[in-house]
Amino acid sequence: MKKRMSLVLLMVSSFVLIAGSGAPVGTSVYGNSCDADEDGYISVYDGGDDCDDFNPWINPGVEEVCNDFIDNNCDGDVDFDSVRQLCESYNYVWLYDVCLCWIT
Ligand SMILES: [Ca+2]
Ligand SMILES: [Ca+2]
Ligand SMILES: [Ca+2]
Repeated sequence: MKKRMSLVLLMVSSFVLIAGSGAPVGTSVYGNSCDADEDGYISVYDGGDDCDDFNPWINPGVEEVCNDFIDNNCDGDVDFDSVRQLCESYNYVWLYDVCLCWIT
């Protein structure tokens, strides 16, 4: 019974602590509403350029990762599409699987 009471008190005190934090509405508990993942880039929804403000590994400051089907660097291209287009503009062969241009 004492353990149960302690658990209930812990849950209530946690709720009061969170509810009474005084944080403005819309503010993430992880940071401010403009940079929820705290990667230094503001969410696109708040006028910034972080296309995934819940993932600190996705932002305009990182390099695109090949073949993960994610726009890692928030440039609108997934898996080096912009590099592919550059390759094709020089008449190189685009080797999608390895994300490399190959000179023909
Ligand atoms: Ca962010
Ligand atoms: Ca991010
Ligand atoms: Ca990209």
